[in-house]
Amino acid sequence: MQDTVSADRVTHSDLANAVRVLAMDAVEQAKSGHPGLPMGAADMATVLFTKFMKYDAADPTWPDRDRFILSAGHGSMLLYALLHLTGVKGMTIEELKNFRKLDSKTPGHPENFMTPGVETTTGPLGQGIATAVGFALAERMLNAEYGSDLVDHHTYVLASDGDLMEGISHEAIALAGHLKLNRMIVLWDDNGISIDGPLSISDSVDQVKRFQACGWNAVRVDGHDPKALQRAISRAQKSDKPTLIACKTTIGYGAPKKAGTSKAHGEPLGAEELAGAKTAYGWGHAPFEIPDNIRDAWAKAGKKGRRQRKAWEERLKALAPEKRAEFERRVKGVRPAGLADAVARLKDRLVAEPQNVATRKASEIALEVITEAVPELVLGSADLTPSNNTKTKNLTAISPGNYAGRYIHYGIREHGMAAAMNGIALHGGYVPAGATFLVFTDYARPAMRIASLAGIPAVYVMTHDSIGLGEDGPTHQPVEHLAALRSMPKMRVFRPADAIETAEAWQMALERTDGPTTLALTRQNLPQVRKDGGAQNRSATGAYELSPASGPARATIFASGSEVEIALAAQKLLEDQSFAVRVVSVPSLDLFLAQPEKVRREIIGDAPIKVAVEAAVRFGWDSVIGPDGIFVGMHGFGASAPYKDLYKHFGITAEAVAEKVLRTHNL
Ligand SMILES: Cc1ncc(C[n+]2csc(CCOP(=O)(O)OP(=O)(O)O)c2C)c(N)n1
Repeated sequence: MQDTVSADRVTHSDLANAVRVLAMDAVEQAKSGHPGLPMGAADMATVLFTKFMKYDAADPTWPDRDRFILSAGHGSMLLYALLHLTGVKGMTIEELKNFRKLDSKTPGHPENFMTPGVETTTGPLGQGIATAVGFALAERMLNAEYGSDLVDHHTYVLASDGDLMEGISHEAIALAGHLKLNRMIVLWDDNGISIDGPLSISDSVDQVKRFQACGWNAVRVDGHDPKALQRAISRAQKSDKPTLIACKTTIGYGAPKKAGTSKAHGEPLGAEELAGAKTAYGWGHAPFEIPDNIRDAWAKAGKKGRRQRKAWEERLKALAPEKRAEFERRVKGVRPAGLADAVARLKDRLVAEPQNVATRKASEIALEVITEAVPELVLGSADLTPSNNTKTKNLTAISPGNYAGRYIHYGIREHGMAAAMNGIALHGGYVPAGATFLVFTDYARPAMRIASLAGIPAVYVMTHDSIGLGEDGPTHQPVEHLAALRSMPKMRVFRPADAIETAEAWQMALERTDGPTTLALTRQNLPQVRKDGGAQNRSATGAYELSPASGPARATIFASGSEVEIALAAQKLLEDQSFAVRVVSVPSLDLFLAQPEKVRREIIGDAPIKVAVEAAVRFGWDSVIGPDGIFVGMHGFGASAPYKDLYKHFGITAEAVAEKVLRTHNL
C-alpha cells in the first residue's frame, strides 16, 4: 500500500502496522488479551482517525468532537494504541506496557472512567453499538437546541460479529434506523470468526439486509483497502440514514498460522506467530518501538481537529453570555440552581393539599415542576407512557428528523432504551430518565449495570412495583427485583411511600451526578403519610423515623413504599393496646445501609422487636432487623387477583404485623 500521508513517505500501512504491533506487543507482555481484532481492524481505524475523525488529542473531551465507540471492547488495545499514537495526555507507552495491570489506564476492556479518550465502557457485546444510538441521538437533540455552530459531529462505532449477534443490537439499530440518526456510522469488523470457530457454525444472518430492513444504508467493502474504506465513509457522511459499512477483514491479519482463525481471537500470539506477523508487515523494530516518522505522522493525525476546535471555541465565546453559560453548564453536567427550591415549594404545596395518589402519579406531579427546573431532563418510556406517567404536559416527543423535544418513545426495547440512556448521558447536555415496569428491569439490566459501573447519572422510572399491581399476576409482579437492584454496586434504589417522598426521591436522583437511580413506584393509590414539607430532604439518609412511639418503643416497624401505610396502621392497632411502637420509613434501603454507623444505629433504635414490611423478598432486610427480626412480605412469586385480595392472601396486612409483634413479645 503506497498511500503516502507525510513528507517522510509514511504510508497507510505504516500507520496501521504501528497500531497492530503495539496491540500485539502489549498482549504478549500482559500474557493475556485479544490481538486478533486490532490486527484485523487496524486499517479501518487508521482510515477513520487519519482521514475523518474530528478529533484533537489535546482535548479529548471537547464537546463537538466526533465520538468513536469501540463496541467490541475485547479489542481494547486497538483503542489504547490509537489514543497513545495520537497523543492523548497520560496515554504513554508505559501505560501500554502495563496493559491489563492494576491501576493502569489500559484495563482489559475500555472504561471511560479510567482512560482519557474512552467514550464509554464496553466489553459486554452489543452494549457499545446500543450506547452509540444514545450518543447519536443526543447529538441531534443538542443540535436542535443550540444549532450547527455548536453541535455538529458524528458517532462512529467499530462493532464485531458478537456485537451484531447480541439481541440488543436489534433494538438499537431498529431505533436508530427509525429515528434516521444519519450521524451514526458503524464499521463492522466482518471477519467471520468468533470464539468457537467460524461464524458459520452458529449464524447465517445477512447483516447487510438486516440493517437495510431497519432503515439503514448498508454496504460491503474490503476492510483492508483504505481507499474503499475512505469512499464508503465519505458516502456515509452524506447519507440521510445511519450507515453500516460491512468491512471484510481477516482476524489476526498477518499472523502466519493464526490469521483467519479463532486462535487469533483471545490469547497472545506467541513468539513465533508474533515474529512471523512482524515479518509479514516488514516491521523490523523492537517491541513497543515506533519509528519517529511514523510517530510524527500519527501525532499529526492527533492534531487534525485542532483548528476546528479553536474555531468552535471562538463561536462559543461569541454567544450571548447567558446562552453560553447555560450550554457550558449543561455539557459539564452541573445541575441547575433552582432544583432544590422547586422541590421544596412542591412539598409545601403537597402539605397544603395532600394527594392520595399512586406514586407513579406523584412522580408525574413532581415532574410537572422538575422538568421546568431542569431543562436537560429528557424523559421516555419503553411503550408504557400512559402507565409510567412520564410524559408531562410540557414535553413534546422527538420524531424521525425532528429532534426538538424532550420525550423519547423508545418502543418496546427496554435494553435498547437503557443503553441509549447511557449514551445520552455520556454524550453530555442531557440527563436521561426512562421508564418501564419494575419487573422488566431484567430486560434492561446489563445496561443498568454499565451505568452503575461507569457512574452514569441515569434515572429509571420503574412503576408497577409489587403485587400491588394486582390482576396482571406473577409474570408482572416483581418480588426479587428490589433486592437485585439494591445489590448492584453504585445503583441507588428509591421506593417512596407517598407524594412527598416521591418528590424527594426525584430531587436525590437528579442531584446525583456519579451514578444511576431507580425509582420504584406503585400502580395503586396510597395515602399521603408525610405532613411536613420544606427544604429538608428527609429521604436523604435513606430512612427516618416517620411516626414516633407514644412512649419507650417496644417495637420498630420498618417499611418502604406502599407498605408504610400498613406499618402505620399496625402501629395504631398496637398503640391502641398500649403497646408503644415507632415506624421508620425506608425510601432507600441501600442508601440507608451506606450511612455512617452512628446514623444507622440512631435510626434503627433499640426497641427489642424489629419488623420489616415490604411486598418483596426478605433478602437484604436482615441488615436492619437482624436474623431474628420479623419479616412481613413475599416468600415466593405473586398471583393474579385484585391487589387488596393479594395483600390478604399473602398476609401483608396491619393485622398480621400487629399479631406477629405481640406473639414475639409474649414468647
Ligand atoms: C454479552 C457477552 N457475551 C459473551 C462475551 C464473551 N466474548 C468476548 S468476545 C466474544 C466473541 C468474539 O467474536 P467476535 O465478536 O467476532 O470478535 P472477534 O473474534 O472478531 O475478535 C465473546 C463470546 C462478551 N464479551 N459479552
